[in-house]
Amino acid sequence: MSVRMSAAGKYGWITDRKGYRYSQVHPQGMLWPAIPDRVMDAWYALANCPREPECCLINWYSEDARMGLHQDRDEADFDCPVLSISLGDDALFRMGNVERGGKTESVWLRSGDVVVMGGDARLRFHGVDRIRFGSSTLLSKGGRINLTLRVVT
Ligand SMILES: O=C(O)CCC(=O)C(=O)O
Ligand SMILES: [Mn+2]
Repeated sequence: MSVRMSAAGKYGWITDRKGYRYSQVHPQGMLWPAIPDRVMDAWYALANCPREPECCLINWYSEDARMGLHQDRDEADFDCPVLSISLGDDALFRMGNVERGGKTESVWLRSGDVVVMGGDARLRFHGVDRIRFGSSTLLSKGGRINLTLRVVT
């Protein structure tokens, strides 16, 4: 994984000597900022979930960043979807199966696109093969920001 990460909400995703995990505290000791209202509005409009998101992961992709195929399975309640918002440069998003291997399908995600990984798709392997650097003018230096809203507990 070559993206840079931050978070908003009650939980962020951190790594240290103990490994990767959700944490209510930033590695430098502060709490995470609130999830912006406009981002919460996307959840209310599209997630079809009675629970509130507890984490908004912020992934920043620079020119060569990618994210290997993985499952999002560190959350406790798989009835709640993961809602992903793409901002900035286009990204080649790949969706696979609940088991590793098999056929995958790819789609270019553009700025403003939202993917809801819920129901049968909640535990499918997925990742980002590459971005099309400079394809959007949203971020002055190029790159892509992906926000994922998650219920953690
Ligand atoms: O950047 C994306 O579109 C996917 C991000 C993702 O899968 C994750 O943060 O777990
Ligand atoms: Mn993921």
